[in-house]
Amino acid sequence: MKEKQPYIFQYRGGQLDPEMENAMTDMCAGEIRKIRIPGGGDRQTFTAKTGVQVSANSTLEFVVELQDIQDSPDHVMVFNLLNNDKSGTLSVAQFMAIAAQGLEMFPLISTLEEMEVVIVEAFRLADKDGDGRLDLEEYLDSPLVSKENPEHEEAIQKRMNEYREKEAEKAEEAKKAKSKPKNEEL
Ligand SMILES: [Ca+2]
Repeated sequence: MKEKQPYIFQYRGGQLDPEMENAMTDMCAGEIRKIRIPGGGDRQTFTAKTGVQVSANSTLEFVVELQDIQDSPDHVMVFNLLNNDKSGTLSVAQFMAIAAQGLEMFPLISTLEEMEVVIVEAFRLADKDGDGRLDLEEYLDSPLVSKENPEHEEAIQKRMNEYREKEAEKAEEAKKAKSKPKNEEL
């Protein structure tokens, strides 16, 4: 990066090279750190962000200043980061691609499939004009951001319970099918 322009990112939001993120993990606001990333790792994120082609074997050296850390994300900024095709609306797939990289931030969700159930339901609740995507206004009112609609929270919880019950039933049936003696099927 030639110019010293601040780069805004969500920690573990999938916007930074994971090696860079690891190296920055315990930084404080105002801290300046020299970060050396040895060759052999992924260079695609770096190239995508900077337009600079580097070979996988080259060692990268950065001097990074962490200007500020914000606990509560600026949701408009997050929307703009998620909206990486600049269409002005978010799709479930777009949201999934980013959210999947931060699965550990969602303590009640244990699999990607469960995450998709939650996100699909949240989109359904928030998509007021029914085009299947969330524009900024819909996103800000959605249960992904706003906690102002307890009925949204309930609807998501209900949907999740239904999903888990169905999965448990499926697992139970699979178990039965497996334990059934072979001659019974003949
Ligand atoms: Ca919409």
